[in-house]
Amino acid sequence: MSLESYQNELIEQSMAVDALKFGTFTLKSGRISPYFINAGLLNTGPILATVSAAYAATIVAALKDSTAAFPEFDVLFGPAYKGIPFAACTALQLHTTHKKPVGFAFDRKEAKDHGEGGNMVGTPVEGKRVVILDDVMTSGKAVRGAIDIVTRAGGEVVGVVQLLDREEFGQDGKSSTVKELERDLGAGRVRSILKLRDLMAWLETKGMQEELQKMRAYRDQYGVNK
Ligand code: OMP
Repeated sequence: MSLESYQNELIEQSMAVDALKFGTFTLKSGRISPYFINAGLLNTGPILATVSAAYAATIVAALKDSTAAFPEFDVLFGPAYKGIPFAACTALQLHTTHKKPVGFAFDRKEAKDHGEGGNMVGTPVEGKRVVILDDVMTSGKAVRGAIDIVTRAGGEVVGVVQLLDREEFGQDGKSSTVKELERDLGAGRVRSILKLRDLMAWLETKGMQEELQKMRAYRDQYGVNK
């Protein structure tokens, strides 16, 4: 299995700034993981360029994918806080590199009670086809929160794009988080730049056997695509 150059670049740059780490981490879901991505550390101009180019390439490939449809859309929604710069930079990349004009929007974590009010900022999502762009998906709780926000604001969520799909069980403990979400959104509607299997393929190429062993054990416990 070979990785796309933008995937390799993203992994290497994430390692270089400690945004991707191997060790022992407790996840929000309570699962104990041998690796963690902290997208908040992807915080320089050069890294944002790599990240947004990778999101844009993933979206454009999904739009061209004839095996499972990913629909055209109007707005990229980046959930507060970490999704905001990623959605903004990806909207810019889609315009500059792919000549694809889309709006971008995000939420405030605290509702404003004066001025324009409400908790949505950016391109209004009401009546629009919206793609959620976020960092990491494990059990799907965070992305479901984002879907709720957009739906309550009158937008139609037509897709989800993640930086990393950890390829784990969803909330029902049986199917993958992706399958659970696609049950509601439609097949092919949940995409990611990287998956657990890509990180494992990268570890393999680097000969990082100890980390790989721990990843295998973790995948046996919580993974769905073995
Ligand atoms: P779920 O809500 O279970 O899908 O977990 C996803 C969220 O967990 C992300 O939005 C992050 O806030 C956090 N997270 C990471 O940032 N990186 C990881 O590698 C794993 C998690 C996590 O806690 O599962």
